[in-house]
Amino acid sequence: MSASNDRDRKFKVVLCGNSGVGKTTIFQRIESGKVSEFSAPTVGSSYLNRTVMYQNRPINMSIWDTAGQDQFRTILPVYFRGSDYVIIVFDITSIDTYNAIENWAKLIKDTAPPYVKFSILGNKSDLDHKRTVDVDQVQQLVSLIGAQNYYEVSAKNGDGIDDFINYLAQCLGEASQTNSNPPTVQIGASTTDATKKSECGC
Ligand SMILES: Nc1nc2c(ncn2[C@@H]2O[C@H](COP(=O)(O)OP(=O)(O)OP(=O)(O)O)[C@@H](O)[C@H]2O)c(=O)[nH]1
Ligand SMILES: [Mg+2]
Repeated sequence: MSASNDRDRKFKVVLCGNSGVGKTTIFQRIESGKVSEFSAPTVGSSYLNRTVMYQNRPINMSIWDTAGQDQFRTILPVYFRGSDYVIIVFDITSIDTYNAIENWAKLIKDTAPPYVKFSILGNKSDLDHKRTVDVDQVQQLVSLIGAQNYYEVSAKNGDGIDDFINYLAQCLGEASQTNSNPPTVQIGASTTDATKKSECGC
């Protein structure tokens, strides 16, 4: 792939996870830095474009929000199609959403492209006092299911979101230097700097 094609490449990133874990709130936080007080369950999907610089190279991403309710589960493979990275979100205060991660990983492995990478994102870190899932527990699951990493964020107050987006850009940037995932089209909008972190575990 030529350098100019590589710069124009767009990576498809998909958020998935049980209903209520906060996917749409994370999406809003990434999109505008603000979140709504109340959020209705998602029906359908939406996406945003984001470009993050990694090693002086733009990493263009389209980030997709999906519906977590059971009745939409059969549609998910449509969104996984052509994806480069999937983020499995769970709620650190809800063991049920943690227990569902293996099923999400299976769905990704069964229906997403073979080169896809995925990681686990624990949301609602502002509710640490109500935590029902330990970090160690999730780290073990990361190894078990072959996820890239585990991050915790709070979509509500924004903690960890920028770090996670920068990690994602690093992961995609490094992967694109070492393999030949098929390119997709268009270039994104806003730009942040991902050059701070060096080890992504990809
Ligand atoms: N305390 C806290 N609440 C949050 C956080 N993120 C989301 N919420 C709340 O969790 C509820 C569900 O959030 P959504 O973003 O709609 O969840 P979702 O995963 O998009 O749900 P579906 O669209 O049904 O799949 C809402 O009341 C949010 O305000 C967070 O980081 N902390
Ligand atoms: Mg939603």
